[in-house]
Amino acid sequence: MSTKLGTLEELPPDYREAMSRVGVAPLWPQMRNVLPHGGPVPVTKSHLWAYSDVRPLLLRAGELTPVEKAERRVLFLADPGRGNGAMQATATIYVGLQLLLPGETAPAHKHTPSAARIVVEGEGAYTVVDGDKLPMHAGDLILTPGGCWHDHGHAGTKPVIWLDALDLPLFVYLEGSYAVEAPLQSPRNRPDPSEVEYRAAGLAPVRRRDRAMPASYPMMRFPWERTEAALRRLAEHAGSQAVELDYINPESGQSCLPTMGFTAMMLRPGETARPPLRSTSAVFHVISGRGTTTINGTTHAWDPKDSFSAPVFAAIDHKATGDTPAFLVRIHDTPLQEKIGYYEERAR
Ligand code: 1HN
Repeated sequence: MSTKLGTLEELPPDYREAMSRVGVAPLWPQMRNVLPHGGPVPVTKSHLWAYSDVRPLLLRAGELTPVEKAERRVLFLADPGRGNGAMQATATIYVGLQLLLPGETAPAHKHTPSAARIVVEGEGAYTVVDGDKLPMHAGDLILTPGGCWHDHGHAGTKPVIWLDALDLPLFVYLEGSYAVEAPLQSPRNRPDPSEVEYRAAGLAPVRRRDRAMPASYPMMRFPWERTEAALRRLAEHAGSQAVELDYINPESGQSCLPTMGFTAMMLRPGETARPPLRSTSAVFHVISGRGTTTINGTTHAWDPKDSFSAPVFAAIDHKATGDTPAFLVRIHDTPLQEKIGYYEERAR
């Protein structure tokens, strides 16, 4: 079954030259690289980005580069498995930390990749998404689906930092990544749909025959306050089950974005979690609490606001080590893999 395949060197030089001249190449010397036996060989290397390391560099970017010169003032997390400067944390997931200073605005644009933000620190910033003004409080998850206009502003008094997650690497791979610019939006003078139409889980506005279908992305903001309360309540009744909630579209029940998925996890003090091996890669962001995560034998000790990555099929062991619960958001690409009929889990 596992015959050794021929190499390029075994082929006569004139034949190799003839192939290059007409723009073809033999598959067999490269077959095992693209189809390794038994499981994929990840390129992504797990890494922990300590907030205490990145934050001072980001604040310095605030002094060095005016927002007008940056459009988005971001330091992105570069996967060490892809070399310095790789604009991706895993194969499909881009993550960056963005700084907005009081009084600054970041101009409106829309683009083909989808984005979601997790607010890391500061108060008073907002994002306007397709005319809805979304306040940004610590831990909130805010969506900017592909094709939706978005600009950012900051009416507070201290720097605001948030994490951006985008399916940018996928769109770059598809040769489909581009943006369109526009002037700042004038937001509607009403609270966003998470505070009005989708105020309570399980309730959605009645659909009238004379009204349009619900929007594809009816709710763009998931306030952390409600997420944490839901996790704490679930933890009281989950027995030994992992306490993890999926961020979903409240109208369709599907993932909140087309390719990226987001879950909120809670680890009780001292609790360990050993998820199955998954065919999806992930970036974890610590909302609050302390702990350790061992990924393929390497242990990362994490503090609030840190982020760390896990390659596909990683063996992952989490442990909360503080005396309060730990809350993490897991960013992954399961929705994409399910859409292409691929997602796999393997028992450990
Ligand atoms: C983007 O549009 C934002 O709107 C942040 O805040 C990060 C990274 C790559 C491409 C577009 C934003 C981004 C981005």
